[in-house]
Amino acid sequence: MNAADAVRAVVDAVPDALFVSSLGTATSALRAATGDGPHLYMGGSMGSALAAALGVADCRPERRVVSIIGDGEAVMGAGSLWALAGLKPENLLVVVLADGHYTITGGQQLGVPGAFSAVAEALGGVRTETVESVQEIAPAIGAGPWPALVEVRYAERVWPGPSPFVDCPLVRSRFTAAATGEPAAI
Ligand SMILES: Cc1ncc(C[n+]2csc(CCOP(=O)(O)OP(=O)(O)O)c2C)c(N)n1
Repeated sequence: MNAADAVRAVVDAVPDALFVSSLGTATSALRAATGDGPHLYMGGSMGSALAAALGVADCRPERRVVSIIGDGEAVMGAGSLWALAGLKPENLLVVVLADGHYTITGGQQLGVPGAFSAVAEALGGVRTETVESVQEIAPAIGAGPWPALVEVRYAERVWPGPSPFVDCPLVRSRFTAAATGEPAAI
């Protein structure tokens, strides 16, 4: 499995969701899977994507929100897992793309256990799943209530294609429009 196929399966399973992706592979894969759709691509602020998604889920309780984050991102923003366990937003799904590497910066090894489902499980309040194939993704997402965290373990580190770098004002404008139903400012 590679990240592009995994993210495509997530988008297919929850096509109406508001998506928040972390920098690197997650953003590139989400741009590829949705034709650069109006999502919140956190193109540079490592460690902040799940925190941002928690805010979106809180502000838009009537919408499903999906946070797609890399494993390096998940380690850097690990405190947000505690916030997730405390807040338990019923409209939030977290997908951790776990390849054991900081791919975008040159493929350095993560160097710590990739125990994302295990940590979330230990914290409680969040349904957790671990998958290792594309076919398992939709069933894992739909298998029970949210909040849920799905750890997607993949080995094919193939770059999804589109740049992870984004035009921040444009991203913000398009995402705000998608989240509110109001016209985009730019
Ligand atoms: C605070 C901060 N530290 C370091 C970086 C540099 N950096 C950018 S992407 C990245 C690796 C991200 O790893 P991961 O979330 O696993 O995504 P992947 O590269 O595998 O797609 C790093 C270290 C950064 N952007 N911000």
